[in-house]
Amino acid sequence: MRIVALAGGIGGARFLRGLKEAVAPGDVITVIGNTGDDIHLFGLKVCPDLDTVMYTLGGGIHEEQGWGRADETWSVKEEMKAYGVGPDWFGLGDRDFATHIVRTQMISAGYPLSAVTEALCDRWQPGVRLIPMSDDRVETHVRITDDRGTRAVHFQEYWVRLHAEVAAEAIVPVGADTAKPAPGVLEAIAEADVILLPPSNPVVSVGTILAVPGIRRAVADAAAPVVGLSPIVGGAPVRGMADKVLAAVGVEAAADAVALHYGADLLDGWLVDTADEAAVAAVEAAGIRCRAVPLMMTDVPATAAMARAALELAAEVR
Ligand code: GDP
Ligand code: FO1
Ligand code: CA
Repeated sequence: MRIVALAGGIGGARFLRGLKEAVAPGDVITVIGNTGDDIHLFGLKVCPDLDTVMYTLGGGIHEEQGWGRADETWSVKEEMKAYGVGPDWFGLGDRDFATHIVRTQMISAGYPLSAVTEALCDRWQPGVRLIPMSDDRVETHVRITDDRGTRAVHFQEYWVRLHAEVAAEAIVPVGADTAKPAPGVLEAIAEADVILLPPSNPVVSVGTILAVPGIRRAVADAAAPVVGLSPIVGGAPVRGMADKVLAAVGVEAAADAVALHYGADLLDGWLVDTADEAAVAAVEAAGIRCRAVPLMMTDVPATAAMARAALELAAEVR
């Protein structure tokens, strides 16, 4: 079976770890990763969501934090601080820096991001084929109004430095309108037997991938059933501030509202948590098959059970 997943960072990566446990030997998982979170810092290209997937599936992730490397040290960060060179609000550790140096060096040499990602994965062996959504630069910006007026900030500045405490007025994936899907993306979607939307951020992770021209249409038109899992449980994101970016696109932080936001043209099936059993009827009324199952990724077995439920729902709607 060929499975395609559209993934963000922590939520996507943790789901994929369960999915790997749930599939049969010989099944192939292709992950289309969000690159709208990418940021250039200290002359280096950082791809947080691709790295989170690669490190999580490759065994290098800082487990509690969910991003960055295990056993990290911070000498470079301390030296930058001693020079008074910022930004200091984005934590790049020494081990992680090596990844960004390799990536930037290869990009400077002319390799597309998809080829660079493949090369980095040669080391990490994530057990999935990881493809960035696009080789073209896309950067999500957030419009805010604060004491400095109305302005756009990079998504990472909004999320990490400002902790999404100021209202997001608009989310703009800068560059997405002219970006092309990376080689292999549309082919993987067209040839898939199942397409999964993990419980990733529906706006700045999956939404950004779908904003690359051609990808949303390819998913909606694919022969394969499309099944998503809600990142919203009991009316709130399980982790992070997804409610802030959902508000910016006029969507309530509710399991059914997220399904309707994706739309019945895209989704064939949707899983909500058992806490959101009451949301099932509204999703089904919209023409999307819906089930309530436990959706808390407390450990790998629980996550694998979620993945199995998604694959079962896909088989049902096929
Ligand atoms: P990010 O790029 O690191 O923000 O990660 P993603 O976009 O892939 O996923 C973030 C989303 O994962 C958040 O909106 C969380 O609500 C969701 N999430 C995290 N842990 C869980 C979990 O255990 N269960 C569910 N259903 N969602 C989760
Ligand atoms: N998230 C944070 O909350 N603080 C950080 O300092 C931080 C650094 C960082 C460095 C590399 C990387 O790959 C990810 C990093 N993240 C950090 C996570 C990340 O950027 C965000 O959680 C996601 O992009 C949000 O979707
Ligand atoms: Ca992200």
